[in-house]
Amino acid sequence: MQEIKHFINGEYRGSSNGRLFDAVDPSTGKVFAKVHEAGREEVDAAVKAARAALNGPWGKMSIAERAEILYRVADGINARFEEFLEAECRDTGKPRSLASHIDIPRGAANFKVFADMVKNAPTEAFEMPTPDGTGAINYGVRRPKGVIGVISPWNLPLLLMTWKVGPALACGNTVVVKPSEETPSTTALLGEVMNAAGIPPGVYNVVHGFGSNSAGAFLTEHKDVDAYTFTGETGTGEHIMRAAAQGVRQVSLELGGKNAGIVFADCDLDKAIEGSLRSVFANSGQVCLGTERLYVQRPIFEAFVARLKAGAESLVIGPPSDPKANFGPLVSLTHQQKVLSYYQKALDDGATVVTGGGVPDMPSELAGGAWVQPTIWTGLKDDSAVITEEIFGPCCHIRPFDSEEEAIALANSLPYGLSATLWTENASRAHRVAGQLEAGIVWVNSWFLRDLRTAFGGSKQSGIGREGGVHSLEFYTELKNICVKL
Ligand code: NAD
Ligand code: 6OD
Repeated sequence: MQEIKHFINGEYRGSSNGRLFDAVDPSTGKVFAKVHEAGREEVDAAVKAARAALNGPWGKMSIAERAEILYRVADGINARFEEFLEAECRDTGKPRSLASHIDIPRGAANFKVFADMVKNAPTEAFEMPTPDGTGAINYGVRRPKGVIGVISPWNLPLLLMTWKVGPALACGNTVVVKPSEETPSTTALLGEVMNAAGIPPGVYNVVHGFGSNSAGAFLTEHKDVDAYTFTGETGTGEHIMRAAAQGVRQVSLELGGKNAGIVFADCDLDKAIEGSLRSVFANSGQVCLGTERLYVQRPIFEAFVARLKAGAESLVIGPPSDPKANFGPLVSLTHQQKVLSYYQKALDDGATVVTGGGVPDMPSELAGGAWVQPTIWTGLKDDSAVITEEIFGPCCHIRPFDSEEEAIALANSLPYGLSATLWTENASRAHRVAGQLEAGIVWVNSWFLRDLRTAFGGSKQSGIGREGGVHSLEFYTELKNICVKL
């Protein structure tokens, strides 16, 4: 059986503790590979390699040279597109049509975009008077932050990992990546591309394993890591922040959400339905930016619910090998149980099940997979856990509202603030409401439309900090002021 190993100092190596865990195909529930679980020894070796590489050829390269190599990394991903696609779909079960349009192309783009960003980034300069009349000049220079610990989740594995590794490397740092235990493959495969592109050994390192008492915790407890960038659950973010406090290390946290979609009666209903179908059900609802609470203005409530139901029921459920499938399984049987517990909770709380609510009938070879039905509810009270807690599944609750003020209050009522979507053809209303929503990103008449130059991150318990564009440079570099007396 295939073994997935760590990538340390430019080489693949297994764990000295001999510990391996299963990689499971979520569409069948069958084990397809064994993954090496890092102990403190492998994590330490990876951090040491990353530290040493900072002082090697990588640390001496010009920005233009680094950018050239990162372009080759992007080209290398594209040259092996099919292998990345296959590996990502096998780990996650997601439809090929989705991964081939989003996950893999963005995996490559994250290197190119940030290479360009760093090449073109200005710094600041200030002239100042001095008492002796000669004056002084202050100017800023950006220096790499050092060794960055990157801890990533399973829902968009390559996209979210490279979203951090791309800018970190472009800024001259070195990284130790801990991908999710559910989805180790593409992060491991990227090591081959790094070597082929000419990334020096030790610049990109990967350790596999779990969170607590495993590779994740060993990495966040390691004293020689300078900063951590993390995407995952809010509770895990709190753990990482606590660990990073030792030694006053900086964190960038992209965390959970419970995102609202607001649909006004003056929307273009076709667009609102098409967009909401994507924001609720894409990647089987496992997108942090996805919508799990929809608020629809009363005059169009019934029509909206009926059309979203029809759309949900027309999704084609199937494994990545089915070219017609546009709706895959959840990432794991554990996650399936979590999502199904919310499906039960909705019933217990008196929801009307508009569609779904259970496990679809699948052919025998797929019966062991992590399948759940696309699900829509109405009729729940605002304080039901189904409405207040992140489920991270293909489901939403739809509630009617009457006024703009009511919709804004409902959307802002939770401690999360990652994203929101807004559907209206009234431009004044769009700006007015968008400005009042407590979220790091608000999409008007669209969803997941990404310009990588923009700030990305969550407010409230959905995160700390912003990445994207110059904001990534703020996190991945130290801005130093040099003051020269003339
Ligand atoms: P998770 O928090 O369970 O795991 C994320 C990563 O953290 C994994 O690699 C895991 O092994 C590691 N980890 C877990 N415990 C750890 C610990 N104590 N110390 C160090 N590392 C630890 O999240 P998940 O289930 O993989 O992903 C789903 C969650 O991620 C959802 O809450 C979703 O909203 C969130 N998410 C947020 C964004 C965003 O941009 N805000 C993007 C994608 C996913
Ligand atoms: O598009 C991105 O850069 C990004 N970070 C997306 C996050 C998606 C969450 O699941």
